[in-house]
Amino acid sequence: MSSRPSPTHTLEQLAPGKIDHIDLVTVRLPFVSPFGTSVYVWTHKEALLLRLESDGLVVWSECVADPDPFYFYETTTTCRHIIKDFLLPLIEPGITLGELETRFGRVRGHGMAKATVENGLLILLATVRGIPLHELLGRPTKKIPSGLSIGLKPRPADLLAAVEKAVAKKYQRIKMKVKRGQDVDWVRAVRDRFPDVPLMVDANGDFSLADTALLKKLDAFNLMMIEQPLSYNDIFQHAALQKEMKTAICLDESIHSLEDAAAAISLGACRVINIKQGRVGGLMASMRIARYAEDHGLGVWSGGMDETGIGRAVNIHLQTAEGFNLPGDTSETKNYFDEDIVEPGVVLDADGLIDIPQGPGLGVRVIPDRLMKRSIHTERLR
Ligand code: OSB
Ligand code: MG
Repeated sequence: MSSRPSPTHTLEQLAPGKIDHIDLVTVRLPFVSPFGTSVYVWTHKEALLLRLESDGLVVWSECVADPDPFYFYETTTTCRHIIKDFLLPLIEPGITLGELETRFGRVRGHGMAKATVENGLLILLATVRGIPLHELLGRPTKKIPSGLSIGLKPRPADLLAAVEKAVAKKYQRIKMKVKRGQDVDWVRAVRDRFPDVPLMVDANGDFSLADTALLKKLDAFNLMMIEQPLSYNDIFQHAALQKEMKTAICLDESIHSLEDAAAAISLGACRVINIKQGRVGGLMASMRIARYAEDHGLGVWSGGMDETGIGRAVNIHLQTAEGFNLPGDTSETKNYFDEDIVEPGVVLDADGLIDIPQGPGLGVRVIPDRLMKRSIHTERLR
């Protein structure tokens, strides 16, 4: 490995100040239209939010877990449990983020819970210093290219209409969900109509190695990649499939850590990694994985969990980090919500790029009456 310092070595030295109040708030926002994967259809975004108050400053961190285990094993309920009973008690006055990460390491898995806390502390540190989060991460500002994730649609005509809208908005990469039985023909329909659009598919683990012949048919469509074709838990069989396919495999669900990424890379299980900061345990782990994967020649991008504007802003700041070399799933706010709980929302400029929100911390502010309207549970922990 390289002798360059870790991309997070200065962050690890930072010690957050004392925290006066800690709250967990659950919000539930209706989606503009249902979002379907091969596993489940979501009609709402339900998210656990961590509120930290320090010396009169308030910051928010969003846990990316869903209330159900249909994307990932963590849920809002497991995250509440792990955050409350195991992670928050490990924070002591004066502790550095590096020491805290070591302590968090004793808790096995539960990256989404860890990310909620660690990201909250990073956002607090940036806010106290009056600098944007990306600057705290040591990264210059830039415009962030955006891709779009299109959920499963009832009819091909609906899919084509969604792709057409995305092309008009200049999204820089279009991902369509596929599942068993809604696969090759649907991709062909899009390719016939949009021969040149940067296109990829995401199966969320719906296929098996027995489907290799079917999956190889996708090689005809010049896809940027196929995301998580095989089981959510597998790396080894993806390596076998990658040897059979021309199209690059991208791993999402299977990668929970830098160690997983290293295993996948050395096995040849993928040529691209989707980093969801929550799934891998937070911003610092994401930065390490992104640089490592890029150093090994992989494509790297930031995935999304159809977050509220809080989580979206985190993903946008993260994409300034070294290694993120492909457009992420950071679509416009209005793609999911008529009304988000923060301002400003995510918007694309005329070239399909996003400006990083300005101001200290995330650069977005929670709108109190919208938060109140969408809150379904509040718990003060300190
Ligand atoms: O597999 O990337 C996925 C949303 C929920 C669960 C899993 C996935 C997704 C997305 C949405 O594709 C991407 C986004 O946040 O816009
Ligand atoms: Mg995915």
